[in-house]
Amino acid sequence: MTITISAFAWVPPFAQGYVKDIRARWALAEAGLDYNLHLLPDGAQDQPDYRAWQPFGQVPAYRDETVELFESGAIVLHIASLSDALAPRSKQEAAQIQAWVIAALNSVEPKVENLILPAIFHTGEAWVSEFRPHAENLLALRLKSLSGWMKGRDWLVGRFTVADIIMATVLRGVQAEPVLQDHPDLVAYLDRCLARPAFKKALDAQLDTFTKNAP
Ligand SMILES: N[C@@H](CCC(=O)N[C@@H](CS)C(=O)NCC(=O)O)C(=O)O
Repeated sequence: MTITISAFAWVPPFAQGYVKDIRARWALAEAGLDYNLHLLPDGAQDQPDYRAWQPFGQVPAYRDETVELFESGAIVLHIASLSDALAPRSKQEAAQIQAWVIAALNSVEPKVENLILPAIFHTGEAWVSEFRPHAENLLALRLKSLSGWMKGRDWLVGRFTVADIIMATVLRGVQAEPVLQDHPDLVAYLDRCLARPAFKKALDAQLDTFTKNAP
């Protein structure tokens, strides 16, 4: 099967290793599937042919011989369906995996981004430090709930699944923040996810792309 994912040819150092094509790369590495890269140089994300593939001009987008799609959550769910190791083993497991992929993206990621993006994209603006405690409180509530769910669990859904790929890449954004460090169980969960060889393979592959295409 020929699989292609989109990725930026290069991003500034602060984003390297964190661009969301890492989710697709990680799932593909777990599945043992090779892939080609459709690299986007500066400006290519606005080209009509790319917008026809990814309407928001973002990465990642994905295609194989059967389907073309976008959104990292949808992409990893599709990759799971191609893989013996990652495919859901029951309807209930499939439903739980979908629920946790969406929860990570919709209930947790916005609170993580609230906390980290203002400082990155609005450095030095007065409102950033005023907003920060509010953002921390909102994220703390979500992390407390997640920690409650993780009690007695190593993975979100019984065994490692693509839901853990999405949750780990979300939590990784606040890995060094006290709000996450307040939950040793979540720190241990994140460490468990990131210790997987497939994560390292995905990370190395993304960093390699940026090294090869450095301006
Ligand atoms: N909801 C999308 C978000 C993708 C996303 O935010 N991608 C970023 C890179 S990490 C991007 O392409 N940013 C450029 C832009 O938004 O124009 C997904 O999960 O696939």
